[in-house]
Amino acid sequence: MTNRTHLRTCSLCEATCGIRIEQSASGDIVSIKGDKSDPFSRGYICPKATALQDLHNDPDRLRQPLKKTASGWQEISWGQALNEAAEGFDRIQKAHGRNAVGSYLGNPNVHNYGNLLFGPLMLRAIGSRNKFSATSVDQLPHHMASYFMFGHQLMVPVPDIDRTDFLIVMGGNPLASNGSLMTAPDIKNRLKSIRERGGRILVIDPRKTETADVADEHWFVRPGQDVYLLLSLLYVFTHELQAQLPPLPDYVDSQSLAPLCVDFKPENTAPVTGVSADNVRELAKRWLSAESAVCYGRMGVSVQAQGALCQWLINVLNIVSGNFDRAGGAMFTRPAVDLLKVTAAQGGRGHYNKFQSRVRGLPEFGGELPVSALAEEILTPGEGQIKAMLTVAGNPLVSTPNSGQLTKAFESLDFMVSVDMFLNETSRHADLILPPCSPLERDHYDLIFNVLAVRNVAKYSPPLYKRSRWGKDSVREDWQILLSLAKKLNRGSFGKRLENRIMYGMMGLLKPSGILNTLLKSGPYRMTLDKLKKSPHGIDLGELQPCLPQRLFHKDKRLQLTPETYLQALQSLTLPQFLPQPQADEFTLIGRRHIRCNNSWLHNSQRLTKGKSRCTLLMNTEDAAQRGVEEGAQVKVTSRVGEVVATAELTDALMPGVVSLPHGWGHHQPETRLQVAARVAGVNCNELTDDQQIDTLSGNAALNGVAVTLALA
Ligand SMILES: Nc1nc2c(c(=O)[nH]1)N[C@H]1C(S)=C(S)[C@@H](COP(=O)(O)OP(=O)(O)OC[C@H]3O[C@@H](n4cnc5c(=O)[nH]c(N)nc54)[C@H](O)[C@@H]3O)O[C@H]1N2
Ligand SMILES: Nc1nc2c(c(=O)[nH]1)N[C@H]1C(S)=C(S)[C@@H](COP(=O)(O)OP(=O)(O)OC[C@H]3O[C@@H](n4cnc5c(=O)[nH]c(N)nc54)[C@H](O)[C@@H]3O)O[C@H]1N2
Ligand code: SF4
Ligand SMILES: [Mo]
Repeated sequence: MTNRTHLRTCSLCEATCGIRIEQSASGDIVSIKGDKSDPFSRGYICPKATALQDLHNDPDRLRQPLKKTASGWQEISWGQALNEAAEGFDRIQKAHGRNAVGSYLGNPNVHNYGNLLFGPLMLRAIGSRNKFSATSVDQLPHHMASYFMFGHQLMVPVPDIDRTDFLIVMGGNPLASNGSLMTAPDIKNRLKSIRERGGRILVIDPRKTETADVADEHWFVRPGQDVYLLLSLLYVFTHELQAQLPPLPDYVDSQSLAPLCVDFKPENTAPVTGVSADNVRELAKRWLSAESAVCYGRMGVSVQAQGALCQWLINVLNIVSGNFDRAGGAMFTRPAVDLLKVTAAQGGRGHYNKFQSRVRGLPEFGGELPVSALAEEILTPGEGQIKAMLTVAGNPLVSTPNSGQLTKAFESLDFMVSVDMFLNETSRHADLILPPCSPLERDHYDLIFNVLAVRNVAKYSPPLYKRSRWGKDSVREDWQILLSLAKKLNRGSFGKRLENRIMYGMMGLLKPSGILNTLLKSGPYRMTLDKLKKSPHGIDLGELQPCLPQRLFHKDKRLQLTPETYLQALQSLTLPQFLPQPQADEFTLIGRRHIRCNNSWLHNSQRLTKGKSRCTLLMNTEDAAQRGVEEGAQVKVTSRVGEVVATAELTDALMPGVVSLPHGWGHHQPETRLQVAARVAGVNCNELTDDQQIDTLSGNAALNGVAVTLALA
């Protein structure tokens, strides 16, 4: 008997690498390697790809629904689990109203096209306003800028790194994260190519990161102060280099820009950003003289106090400098499934501040509330209080701010259901855990990441294991779980219920793959699923093409460069000279990622966690010397909301006054079933991040730039 080769896309991060899985005749995985014939990833994979095997075989991964009982967790049948889940939500909503059930969708939902297609059905069936997701600890400022400027929340510009001559990276570390809102597998070689063709890369980050190490230049910036740097660049563009600015494209509507940034002369901003006025001017000049240039701003500049203004300003600078919708600048994709058109037709272009969170009055975006408001919505009594939660593929108790408070909130819930493959920090609070199959047991298509990719590509992956290997009543796909919940929660008038039943029935019969086929056929390439199946390495659909103004989603096909919402926020921005001085013993906490982590949930893979602990407190060497902190010392880190004790790791790569902890750790609760993760536990940095510290415009959490004090433990 010979081995079989299975080709698919790795679904763990946004890079969408092609992998080759070698499988023995008995079905065991022999190896996972990069697929050299994948036209997009060209053989590249990172160490996490092999974790797909660990995940699949992980004895701690749940294979059967779990119910919390007085005598511990009990395995129950799917029928019972789904009935009890629906009955629980129904009971709470009958007693306290629709909004009493809250939901939280985590990051892996966007890596799972079944969830993307069936999740909305389930949320509609619940019918609560209290919807939350990982978006508001991540990329909400990007969606907001896209909605206001281009008319669709998903119309996110992608840096055309394969053709640019000058890449400016702010607050992103693609060498660790493999890129985000920029699907670009094999990022290291893609960046290398920029330099090989004579281009340049500048990284602006409070840490000299792995990405900075392969760039031409790196500048420190003080966490959370990027908005001032961006405004000072706009100042130089519009007050000093205006003669060199190309005319704005004629589809752009804009207020006069020079008055907007008049207070942000580089000399005024340098003291707060740490970037000298000379450097600002030099960057502005280089930017305008480059053949093509693009600024790419990610997590570090969206998950901070001025995230919304930052992402808007980055778009503004890319547009004003003449680097928008052209090769080497910021561009848009033409994906085989035109998710923008499909969602626009269903009212999904986005909306802002149509309603507000009950307690703090934070704005909704696209029908979701900021997750920073979740704890108070559970803990504050009154009409509309959340009494029950549904989490799907999310670990908010580790991933969202002020975990201490959120843990208390979850402890107070009357009922909770988690759709998750692990009994972890979040699902341990659930009454029922409904575990989906492993990624290798389902088919895969990247509905989202093809919209965000640096090339137009399409690839379909069939399941490796067609059927669960753990018996008939075992794991199901997420979409089946979500659809079953929707069916059971179907309520309303007889007519409405019937209409829903027919829709559920049809979608269930089609399955995600049938819906995908329809979407492909109606897409710009009139693709079919069959055609994709015949190209198991994936199909290259070419480089990004200019598409404006036709592609804009504002009815008048105009691009709004200066939406009123942003101008108002700009007016209330504290001028740099009036910013409070940091306290003498205060440090600023930022996050970081490691190539062998994936948010909070791959630490149960032995091969990804072995070796030295990575959950350390990075600290600048000089700062440490001044405070008597030695390498390996135990340091107590305290913020307004919590404290943790972490091991110090000293480095010159961190800006003075800044400390860094990675997120996703802190696996120390005894009730979880994460044997490997518990051994490497680490600390949860979100016990320090503050639910009250948000980007006021978008409501996104400001997880970077948290004021902390340090003491030897
Ligand atoms: N301090 C700090 N905090 C951060 C960040 C930071 O940089 N710093 N980053 C933020 C960002 S960008 C994000 S996206 C969030 C992530 O926040 P979350 O999405 O809440 O957290 P994850 O760690 O991704 O948890 C994913 C959960 O989904 C489960 N899971 C994995 N795959 C599947 C699946 O296919 N189906 C189902 N049903 N479950 C699945 C896992 O077991 C895990 O419980 O964290 C945020 N938190
Ligand atoms: N290996 C791995 N890959 C991942 C993930 C993972 O957990 N592990 N998570 C995935 C997810 S959900 C996401 S959203 C992406 C995120 O992808 P990236 O945005 O690339 O995420 P990070 O690596 O956290 O990079 C953020 C950078 O911002 C810097 N930074 C912090 N504060 C500031 C600031 O105030 N200003 C500036 N200019 N920079 C700042 C940090 O030092 C860090 O280098 O990664 C994805 N890929
Ligand atoms: S970079 Fe790693 S985790 Fe991300 S898709 Fe590629 S192999 Fe998977
Ligand atoms: Mo994320």
